[in-house]
Amino acid sequence: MNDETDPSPSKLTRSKQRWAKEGRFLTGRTARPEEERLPPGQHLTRDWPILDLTGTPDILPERWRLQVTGAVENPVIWDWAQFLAQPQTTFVSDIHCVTTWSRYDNRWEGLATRDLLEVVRPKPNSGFVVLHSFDNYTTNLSLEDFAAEDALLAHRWSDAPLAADHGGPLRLVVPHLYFWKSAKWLRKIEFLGKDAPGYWEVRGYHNRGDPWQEQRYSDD
Ligand SMILES: Nc1nc2c(c(=O)[nH]1)N[C@H]1C(S)=C(S)[C@@H](COP(=O)(O)O)O[C@H]1N2
Ligand SMILES: [Mo]
Repeated sequence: MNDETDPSPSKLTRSKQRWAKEGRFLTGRTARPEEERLPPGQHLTRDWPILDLTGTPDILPERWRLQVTGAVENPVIWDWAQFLAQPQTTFVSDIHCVTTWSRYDNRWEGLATRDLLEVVRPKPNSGFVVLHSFDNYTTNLSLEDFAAEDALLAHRWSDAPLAADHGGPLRLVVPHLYFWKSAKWLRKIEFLGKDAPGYWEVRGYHNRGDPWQEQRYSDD
């Protein structure tokens, strides 16, 4: 979704854009993840809030495809069985949402982004990634952030299939950045030579979103 296709932003979009302008939740403090597990301005929650723009899209399992495209040597389109045939990894990591809740010790299973990169092989000019979702949400990452050691395309959480409300059948998880970078209902992964800010990044959110640097909103 961009400004052209989104003429009447929802209430949620409007309040979050206002928070970005006002600098809501900012403490002005930074920290180091090695020293402080909970980033500045965050509080712990035990439940798992559901946050998205337009609700859970209907995704028919037999129609589901993941397309990996753009500046890669070996673009792929996988159906569900082909996706599950890829190497599977388990990571336990924390969630940090820009609206200030954090949730510790989430057990994710799926395809590590590093294993995906070995299959599709980004071209030398590829430095950025855009995630496209079934609800038309987009978000962008540098190739380096996408390739983080504990980032994965997750289809299981807590030893069960990832719930549809939380992005099932498949979502991205990039634990070291705010959770808006972790696209739910993943449909397409696009590799690019140039950065291309996504839905929230063009609406006042920070382009990178490091929670320990409190990169909630863009500086300009
Ligand atoms: N496809 C899609 N992914 C999305 C979103 C969305 O609206 N659509 N919202 C983002 C935001 S702002 C957050 S905080 C997390 C919330 O994930 P959760 O609902 O599983 O907690 O998903 C992110 N990924
Ligand atoms: Mo969010």
